[in-house]
Amino acid sequence: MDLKIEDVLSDDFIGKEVHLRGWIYRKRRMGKIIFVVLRDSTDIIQCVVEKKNVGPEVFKMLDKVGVESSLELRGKIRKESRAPTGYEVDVSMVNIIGPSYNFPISKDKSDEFLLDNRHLWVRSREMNAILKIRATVFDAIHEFFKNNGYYETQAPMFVTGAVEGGATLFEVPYFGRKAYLTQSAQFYLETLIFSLEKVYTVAPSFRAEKSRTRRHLTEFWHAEAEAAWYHNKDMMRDEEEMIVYIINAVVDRRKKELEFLKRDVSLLKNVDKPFERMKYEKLIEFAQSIGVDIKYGDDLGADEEFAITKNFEKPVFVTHYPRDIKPFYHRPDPENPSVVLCHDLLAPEGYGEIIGGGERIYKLEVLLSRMEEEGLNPDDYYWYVDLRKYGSVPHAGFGLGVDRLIMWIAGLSHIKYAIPYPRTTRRTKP
Ligand code: NSS
Repeated sequence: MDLKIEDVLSDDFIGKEVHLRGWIYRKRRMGKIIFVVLRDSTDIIQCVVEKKNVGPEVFKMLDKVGVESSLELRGKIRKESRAPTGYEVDVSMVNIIGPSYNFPISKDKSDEFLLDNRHLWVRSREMNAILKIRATVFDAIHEFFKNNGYYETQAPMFVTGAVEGGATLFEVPYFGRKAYLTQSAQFYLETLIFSLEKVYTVAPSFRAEKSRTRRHLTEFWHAEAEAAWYHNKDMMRDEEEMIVYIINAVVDRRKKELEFLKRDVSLLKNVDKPFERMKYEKLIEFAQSIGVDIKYGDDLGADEEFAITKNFEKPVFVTHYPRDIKPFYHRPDPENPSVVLCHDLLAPEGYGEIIGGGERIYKLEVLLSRMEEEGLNPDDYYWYVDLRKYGSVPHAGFGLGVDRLIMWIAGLSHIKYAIPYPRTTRRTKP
């Protein structure tokens, strides 16, 4: 049977012979015994290799190779309270598959070094835990949408226009013409709701943002949804259900990993619906009351959001932003057209914005006048404008920054720890 280390760390296996494959996590020799701590994708286990049991040849080879050598072994499980995971293997056979010498990563390496060697650092127990949490977050996103009547769809990565303003577009040469990498699938999702009504996509988005904050990537994973007949409040309801669903999935399925990362799970368990809704105006008042230097009409930067949300224990929806600081597509509030029917979801504990969304303008004349105000040429957006000509409907949508969500859930201090290969202003390798 193909057993994993996690499976055999159990009293049920005491005295049983097992076959394991993995990599050397640690190794130490004491005379005629070599203690190997073996790791695989699931856990680590101490393995005791005695010269008399494996023969002098193999013993010598094992003594020579370094950490991260891959091997298979056979042996009996016994309980050993001094072993790192409480059990050990009394080894009767070892076969070194891929030797490793002088593995470059040892304790106390700098962050830059670990980023340069990310292709090796992904093997660390820390990254292993984060990557498992990440996988569960992606699973849960798909589960949530599929359970709630959303069709999965796809939008192109090569595009010709901006969604979130032109400043952060990456330009790419495209057969003698110009194209850009997409900032958001939103406008394509808006076209697709006229066929499928409720759609979502999970894909990379690209932002040429120079900001070097702890929460910006140039390439990030974006989970976006759009739904016909939805108003701002309908979308917020789905979002809070989604966030609670994802958090519960991680708390249930990734206990061990959260514990390994020393995440305070009580804070995650505390997140329940409904989330508080706060108007932008009130948020500014609150920010001022705690000494943040900000006034009505200012956009919130990473520092302001950190200062504000450190005081939050649960996520908060911020609504009714001034229209001047939001892109043209947001629907002005009919009761006060100087603000828009939008929302950002701010994660607690200092994490800040993880979702941006809202209701879209669905009337042609309103859209055209907003585009004119922003100096945009409707011809460049002809297909987006068309949607308002042929059977337009109220609709709303959102974009969730998946890496930011993972950063919060796993309690990480920087977004670069939340993704296998972070892309930032200064890094495109490995
Ligand atoms: O710019 S957003 O706030 N909104 C949109 O792109 C909408 N067009 C989405 C939509 O309604 N379909 O970005 C959405 C989220 C934002 O809240 C962040 O969590 C994340 O995307 N985001 C980022 N994550 C990491 N790095 C960067 N640079 C980044 N930019 C946005």
